[in-house]
Amino acid sequence: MQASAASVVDLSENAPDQDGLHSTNLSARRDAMRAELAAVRRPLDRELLVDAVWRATWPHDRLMFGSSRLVRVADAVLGGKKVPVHANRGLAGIDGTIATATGIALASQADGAAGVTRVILGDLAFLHDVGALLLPPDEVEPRLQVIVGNDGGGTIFDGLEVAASAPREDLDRVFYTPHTAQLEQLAAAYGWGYQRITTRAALDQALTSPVAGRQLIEVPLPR
Ligand SMILES: Cc1ncc(C[n+]2csc(CCOP(=O)(O)OP(=O)(O)O)c2C)c(N)n1
Ligand SMILES: [Mg+2]
Repeated sequence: MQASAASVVDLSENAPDQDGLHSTNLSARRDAMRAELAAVRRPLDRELLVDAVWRATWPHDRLMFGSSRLVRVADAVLGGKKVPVHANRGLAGIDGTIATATGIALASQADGAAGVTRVILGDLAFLHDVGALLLPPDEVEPRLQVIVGNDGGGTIFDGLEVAASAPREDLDRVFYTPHTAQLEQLAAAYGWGYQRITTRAALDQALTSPVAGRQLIEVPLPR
């Protein structure tokens, strides 16, 4: 993580109208509370998503990043923290992301250690390794949260130089590779818990609740 990254964006959740919250004027106080509620309920974006996961991660947890936009956003906006972070790299960077995280979870909990393993990845990286959701019935259940930022395809490629000149249709077919896979149904098929999360408040709740097994958290993101 970059040393000065914390200064790039201030992601801390300040009440939008702190004075209003303490006002003796009833309607001013009500407006301030409304504004606060709206802030808590505002739709998630990539920065809020990586920030929430980063904040929820403690030194006894493990965090794995998939190869996609989210790891780059994390690199740009998050500050340093003493937590174990893993990532696969290279040309085949999206290979085996869930499988790797499963191995990390199982190894780390083998001696009875506490903590959760989380993996935060894009929808294509998730679908590419969907076979890793399968857990044979007699295997140990990993404490694992798989958090998928679902923007309907590979949006990292929208940043390529060719995206500025190639016809949109061609770019979509070859790079974005859209899909309409239903993650909820995949979770059900493989016996995973599932939550579709659209607000910061709901995300914080999911990230701070006890994790007993395998959970899939889908966060819809705009392209
Ligand atoms: C095995 C393999 N095939 C292809 C790639 C090229 N690649 C890099 S990221 C990516 C997927 C990006 O889509 P997604 O996971 O949805 O993340 P997003 O960019 O949308 O956040 C692909 C196919 C790769 N890294 N590894
Ligand atoms: Mg994607």
